[in-house]
Amino acid sequence: MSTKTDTVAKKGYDVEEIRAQFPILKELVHGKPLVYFDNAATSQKPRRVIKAESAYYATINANVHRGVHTLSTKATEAQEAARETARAQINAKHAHEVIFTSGTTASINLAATSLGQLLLKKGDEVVISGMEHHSNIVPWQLACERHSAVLKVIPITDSGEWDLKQVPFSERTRILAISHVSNTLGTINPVKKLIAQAKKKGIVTVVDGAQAAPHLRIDVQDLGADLYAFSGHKAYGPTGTGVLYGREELLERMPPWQGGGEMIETVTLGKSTWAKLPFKFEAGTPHIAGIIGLGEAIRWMQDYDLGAMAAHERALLEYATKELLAIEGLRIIGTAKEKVGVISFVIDGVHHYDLGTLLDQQGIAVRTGHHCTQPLMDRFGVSGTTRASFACFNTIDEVDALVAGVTKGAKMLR
Ligand code: C6P
Repeated sequence: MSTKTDTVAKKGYDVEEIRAQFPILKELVHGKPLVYFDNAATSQKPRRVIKAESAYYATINANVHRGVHTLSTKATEAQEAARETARAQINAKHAHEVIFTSGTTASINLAATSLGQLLLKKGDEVVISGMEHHSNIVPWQLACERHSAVLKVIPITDSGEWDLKQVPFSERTRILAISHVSNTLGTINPVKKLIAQAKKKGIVTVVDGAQAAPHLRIDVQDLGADLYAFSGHKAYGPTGTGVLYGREELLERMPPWQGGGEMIETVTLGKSTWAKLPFKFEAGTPHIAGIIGLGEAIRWMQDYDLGAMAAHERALLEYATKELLAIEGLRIIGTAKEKVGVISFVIDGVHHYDLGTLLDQQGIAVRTGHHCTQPLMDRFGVSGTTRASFACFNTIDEVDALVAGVTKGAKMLR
């Protein structure tokens, strides 16, 4: 049910029409209507995406790029159509710059393994930031260990932004790996600006776009990113899908990270040569149904005005921030000026896990804990937070339910 505030905040944005497309939103949890505020962990899926994935299995299930038979041709065409859709969505120059992976984690592991081999020598440096998800920390730690390189970190300010006065670039910096949007704080980082600085120094740039893809217009050419990673499942697509965009010239130089079928041109028992892009980086049978679903999710998003979706989520963020801050003892972690719809908070005397459990009893799904950003938790001196993350289908009424739930929970638990 839309409220007056919904209508006012999002002129021309029909949240009820959008909600009707998400079957799961009709589910009850503990007998209460589901309020889903865990979109940063994984978003819900519109019916079109669910249908596209099951239609593949029901009508054209076959392996891709392998058979001359009709089903294989249809499956290949559907998968490659999804690649073109993803290309257009991020404004990559070529479809073969889009590599399908199982998600952001796999994309960054590919980048770190391959770039490490290509670029890192003893004493070289990789720069990340202090707000990275573990997926954009651990692969670089592993790469640094393998090549005796050093990991350097951009510090985070009290508001949850990069401290751009303390970017530790040096003559030994080879790689910059940074998130576009923080999953814990919601901060939208000035990636374009930092990429430009890195480029002047000949540093290769890798962007973790896991939390940007569902909310922002991404233009990899405008950003100037060498590599850009995102997951399908956080942007209304299926789990087990992701993309690594790479600039053609760099991808050509990067060695493959996994060996197997489809990534080769020739194999003899002595030596192998590699397939052309993007297949060099896509060993084995891909998640074909998922990739087709990912293409449909992107097309679904393209049918809407992403700017209107972002404005809707921004309205939810502003309203929720104001209402939550009225709760005694509640502190928001992450107060950057530029944010997506993510609110992390702590309440004096209340453990985030207990609050999350109480909210669940009321049908409200939030995430609690460190959100795979332990160094960031250390930076803010907390063990974890309660995090609400919004999507295009959430409403002001749901924010009211969250605020009422948190108010009640805080009273009970203190
Ligand atoms: N963050 C969250 O609740 P995968 O799991 O590979 O799809 O995405 C990993 C990942 C990488 N970078 C960022 C910024 C992320 O937010 C995530 C996933 C989820 O915040 C699950 S931990």
